[in-house]
Amino acid sequence: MELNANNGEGIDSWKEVTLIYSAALRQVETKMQILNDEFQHVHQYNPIEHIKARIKTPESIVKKLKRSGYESTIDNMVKYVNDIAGIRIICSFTSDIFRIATMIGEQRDIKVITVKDYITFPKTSGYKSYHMIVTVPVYLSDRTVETKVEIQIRTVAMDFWASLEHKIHYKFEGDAPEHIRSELVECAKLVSDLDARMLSLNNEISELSQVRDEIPAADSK
Ligand code: 0O2
Repeated sequence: MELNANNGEGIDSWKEVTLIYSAALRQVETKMQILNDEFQHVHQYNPIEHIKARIKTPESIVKKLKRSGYESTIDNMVKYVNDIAGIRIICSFTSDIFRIATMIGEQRDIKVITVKDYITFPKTSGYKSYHMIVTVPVYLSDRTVETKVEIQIRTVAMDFWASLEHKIHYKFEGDAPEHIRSELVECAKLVSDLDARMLSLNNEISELSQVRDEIPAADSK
């Protein structure tokens, strides 16, 4: 990979890319854990089931650059690859997705660059997920680097679907047989239905427990 530090951030080697993007990833992960802990403290409920974080492999980055017609340089990586640092937040319910996205948007040092709402507008494949490209400041000894992180937020059920679809996509190099693609679309509908029913069940349980908590206990008189 050609080394060429003209990306405005002074990032000039793969080692430095790894250092800076790993730092950004850790920051976002910690922020999410803090939000989750605070939510548990205030509402006695965890919106986040679990978090997965990864740095994209150099092979994957080169492939992505090639696909978009860019040369494999450090410069182009920093400028054009938005998901070198990627974090996936898995939650229980669809409502949690928007709650988390709002909380992220309200963090003072996080700048939201783009949002792709594949929850409200799923892809024709059936893919559902909420994507945000954000930047966080990484403080180095001599400068601050605003570093891009891709955040994907989805439910457990959506994640299950996306993992299998991703495997199939790679296995058939993006050209899966028609019956498999339509079966995946059917499964995506089942996933949406399951998410909606689980959310409605959870809302009903919450309302019932609220009513129960409001009834004074018989022995308190
Ligand atoms: P990989 O192999 O997972 O890394 P951008 O990253 O914004 O420059 P794009 O594709 O316009 O490029 O962004 P988008 O639509 O937000 O997708 C980003 C990532 O979401 C993809 O990364 C996938 O991981 C995931 N994704 C998007 N569409 C689908 C889909 O239909 N099925 C599944 N399973 N995952 C999807 P990469 O780099 O394209 O792929």
